[in-house]
Amino acid sequence: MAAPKTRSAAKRPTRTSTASARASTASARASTASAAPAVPAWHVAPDRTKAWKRLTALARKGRSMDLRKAFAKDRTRGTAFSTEALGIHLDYSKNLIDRATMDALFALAAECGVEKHRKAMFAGEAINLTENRAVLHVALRAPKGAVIKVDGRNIVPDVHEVLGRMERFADAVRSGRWRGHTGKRIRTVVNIGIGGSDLGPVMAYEALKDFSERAIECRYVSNIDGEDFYEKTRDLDPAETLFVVSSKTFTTIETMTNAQTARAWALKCLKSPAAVAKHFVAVSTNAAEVAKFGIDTDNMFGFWDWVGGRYSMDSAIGLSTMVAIGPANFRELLAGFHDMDEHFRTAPARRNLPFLLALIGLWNRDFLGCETVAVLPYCQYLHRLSAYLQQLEMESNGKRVQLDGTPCRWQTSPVIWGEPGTNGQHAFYQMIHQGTSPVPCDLIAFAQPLHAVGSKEGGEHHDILLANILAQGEALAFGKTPAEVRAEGTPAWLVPHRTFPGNRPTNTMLIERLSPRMLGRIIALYEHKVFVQGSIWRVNSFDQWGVELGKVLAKRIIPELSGTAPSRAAHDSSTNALIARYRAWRGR
Ligand code: G6Q
Repeated sequence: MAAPKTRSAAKRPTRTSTASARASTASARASTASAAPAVPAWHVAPDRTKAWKRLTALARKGRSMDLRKAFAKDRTRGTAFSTEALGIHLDYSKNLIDRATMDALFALAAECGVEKHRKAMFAGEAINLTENRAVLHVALRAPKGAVIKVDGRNIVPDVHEVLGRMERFADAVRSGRWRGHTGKRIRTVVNIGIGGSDLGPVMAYEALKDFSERAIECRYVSNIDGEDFYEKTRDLDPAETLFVVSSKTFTTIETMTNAQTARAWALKCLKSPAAVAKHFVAVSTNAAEVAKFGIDTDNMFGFWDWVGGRYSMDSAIGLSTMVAIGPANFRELLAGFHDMDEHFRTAPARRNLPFLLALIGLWNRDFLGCETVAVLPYCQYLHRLSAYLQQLEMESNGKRVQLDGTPCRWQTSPVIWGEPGTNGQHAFYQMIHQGTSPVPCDLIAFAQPLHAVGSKEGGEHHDILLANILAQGEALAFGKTPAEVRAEGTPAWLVPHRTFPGNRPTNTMLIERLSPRMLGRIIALYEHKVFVQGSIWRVNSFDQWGVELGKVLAKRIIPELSGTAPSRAAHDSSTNALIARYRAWRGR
């Protein structure tokens, strides 16, 4: 196999100042090299390892494992399969695993070179092979004095220069020093962005609402569906509204269309084009397009092509988050990310939270055949966490070819989904308890409430909430046998309906308290979980070619729908008929 890629192959990061932020015209750029990039020799395919074979043999036992018996046999199981770091207590004992399984999973990670891959990422090597890019979201939260070099250049000062500019801007908006065109204070910040330029900021805004400046509201417009823009702006005064146009490329059709609509909406009221400078700022890597849009590049906050969209919520893409929670809290958020980076980089695999989550997930996916994972935070503030993780995991590892382009002979990303508890219990948990497909769950809860609502007599809300998450873990693992159901006097015909099979895998994460720092730790935990899994699956977790085709086809169809081009009936019979129906109903 070819030799590992050397650091010199990594793209140089661009300078951070807005003036020098490099233009990028495509949302995803292929390496221009005509030859396929070399995959490091240590990056072996998982099914070529001894551990994979061992795990395949163990899977038979795993599939028929009885958690009641396992817990009865080993009284220490609960603590033996638990670990704690950075205020996060992870209990993975209610999975269909035993010591032999865990040994084999750790051996798999070792044989697949995960630690070498991790080292390559932290060293700034171009591990995003198909785009020939370094993957350095860890540099976004590196402390000021740290040194992370790409091609011999330390990029940490660049990161802190942008952070400094963001802080001055956020302070000015929060304090009221930044005024709108007519002299009014900014009351609403509207972030316009989509995908990686939206999901992280929305999730963080909702998660950290309790830490936010309530006098300024943040709203998020992402969808090309005009109803999104309409609903988010219908009650706003343009004179008090600031738009943050967030787009790495500044070419994304949804974001640019919404941004043009926003400019027209604002200028209709504010009249003068000079108002744009006071009501629009940009977060992008593309200074040329930002200037073309009419935003002064002094009001642009840059980032770099070594930050993937779905890994960018702690870059300038988090500008709305910083305005909401303030620079000090944003620094705490970054410190939390960095805490987890360090834990991931240095903790032994057996006590390493991202390794553990990744390996358990891989066991469930590849050896027990689970096709989906439910992320169930028992915390209303985290109600957008599952949507955020859906992109992080599915866009990163939803791949069918290996780094060298050959097909994966194993399963990769499961479907990620979920809603906060206890709401989900009254909706879809039925299927998780008694359906035909097992759904491993990540149950997440915080020990300390941010607001201890409710009297002791009536039961404090938080105790009831926590009792529910623990009860669900118990019920899913241990179920209810037919004998137990019968013993309750249930008529025989009803027994099968009231029986719970149990042995449904869960991870429980009991976390000290939600804070900006803790949110950073949680998100970095999942980022690195994705890294470990992608590394073992031998896919590129940092590209997203799968989103390209639909974009190209949509561009071709737009003029056919709008009537600016004749309907050429050039598609398949299904698409042709749908276009014709649309045009007829729109009177075109
Ligand atoms: C994320 C993806 C994708 C991207 C959006 C928005 O990893 O690349 O979700 O973030 O397509 O792209 P722009 O920020 O360039 O508008």
